Amino acid sequence: SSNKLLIKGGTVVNAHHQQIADVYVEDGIIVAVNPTITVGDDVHVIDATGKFVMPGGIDPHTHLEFEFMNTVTVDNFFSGQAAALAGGTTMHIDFVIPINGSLTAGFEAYEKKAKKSCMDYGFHMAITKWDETVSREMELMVKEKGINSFKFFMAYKGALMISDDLLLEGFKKCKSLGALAMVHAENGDAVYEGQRKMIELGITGPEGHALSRPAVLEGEATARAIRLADFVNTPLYVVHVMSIDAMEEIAKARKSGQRVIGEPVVSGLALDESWLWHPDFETAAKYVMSPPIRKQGHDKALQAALSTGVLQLVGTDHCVFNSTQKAFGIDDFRKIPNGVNGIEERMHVVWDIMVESGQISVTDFVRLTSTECARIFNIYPRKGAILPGSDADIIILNPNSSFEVTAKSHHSRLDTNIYEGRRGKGKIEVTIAGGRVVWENNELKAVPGTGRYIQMEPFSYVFDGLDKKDASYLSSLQAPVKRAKSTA
Ligand code: DUC
Ligand code: ZN
Ligand code: ZN
Ligand code: ZN
Repeated sequence: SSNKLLIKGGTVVNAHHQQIADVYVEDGIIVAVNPTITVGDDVHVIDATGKFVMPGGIDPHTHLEFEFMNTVTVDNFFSGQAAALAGGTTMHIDFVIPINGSLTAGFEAYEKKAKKSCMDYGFHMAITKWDETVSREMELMVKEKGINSFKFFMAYKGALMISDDLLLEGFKKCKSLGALAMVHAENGDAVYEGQRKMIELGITGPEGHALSRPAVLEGEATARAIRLADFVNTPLYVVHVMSIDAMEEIAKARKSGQRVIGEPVVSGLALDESWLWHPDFETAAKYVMSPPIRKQGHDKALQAALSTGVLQLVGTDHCVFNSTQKAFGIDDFRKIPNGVNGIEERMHVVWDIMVESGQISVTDFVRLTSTECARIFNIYPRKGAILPGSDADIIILNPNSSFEVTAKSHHSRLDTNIYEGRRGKGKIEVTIAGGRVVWENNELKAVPGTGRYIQMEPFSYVFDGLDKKDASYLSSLQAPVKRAKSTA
């Protein structure tokens, strides 16, 4: 029957081990991983000889059905996830956006949007303003709604941006709840000034997007966020690390012992900003996202950082707008909706630029695209592993077959693709999500309503002080230095 599945003879790859083995699945759960498993006639058998059998990808950073910059992304929770499945990703973590500052209202809206899901998903929560109510709702989200991470925006002045004092409040709240603080790190005030300056100079095209918010502003905000997180002694997750500037701040902090996680996204690893200078507006506008895709050199440096452990996992920031929506900014780059595709291409492109290029092993590939995400967000080993008891989210990759990307045949509803024409070796031939074969023979069988919400539990920090390093300073506050009264 269809709820039993045997994957035979493949190389089973986990983040820390690989072996040739069979994988037996029953009712959506991996039951056994052994060199030889024999089964009855009622089991559907997939031959994986000569291929890699790996945990499905987990995309830690997406925006489906996101209302942003006066419009809404064209991929919703069904179309974006269907695209993901065709590209070997079996779970994603999206960002709940509060409604008028209400986390509860935002959560309920996303709960509704996600009802049509065809693969498992989790949520981060964006924090777009700060007050006592938000602080109380954060606790509710962690204790009752399965959220263990909150994103703060240091950019988007006048909209999502919050100031340093509130950022500190947010970081402290995260720490007290056992949740992970995340930041969009760009200096929002400087970006605003940079944009004004470009328009004043008459640079209204997509290249103005890159010129107005250079890497130095990403480096500054990343450094600031890192120091503020250090001050309250809480771990920090930096989303969409796009530049050497930001990456080096993360490297420095990690070297000094600070718990900072850096997430590059595929566009930043695989592309450079020259596209923003393309003479055709429609082509250039496809590549507008924030922080911007950087100059040549940043891409390779980010790849190297990923291969050496300075950065830990790969996301996409999949947030897609059609050409007609991108055209809102035809006379002013500030009105081009920010966002690029990637949820469907991530696994193939990362395989191509990291594994095929010889920079990482296949086990590393599994770690960077799946396992590390599961571990960071506390859902390992249910997700991110091919082990007995894990969810049967499995892909089969043929290293000798080829992939090719084109908007003509991709599964996203987007009418363009930033990886148009890209091809390479390594093709995901089969995707199994929750024990269902949803992608096989280039055929997609995504079923709305089959995806489940994956609750993410908070972390425990037993140490309850404000800051270990400042312990002597704190004890001096508890017992202030006694000084003789001046008699002068
Ligand atoms: N950057 C984007 O490009 N899109 C969505 C939000 C963000 O920070
Ligand atoms: Zn089959
Ligand atoms: Zn962001
Ligand atoms: Zn994002």
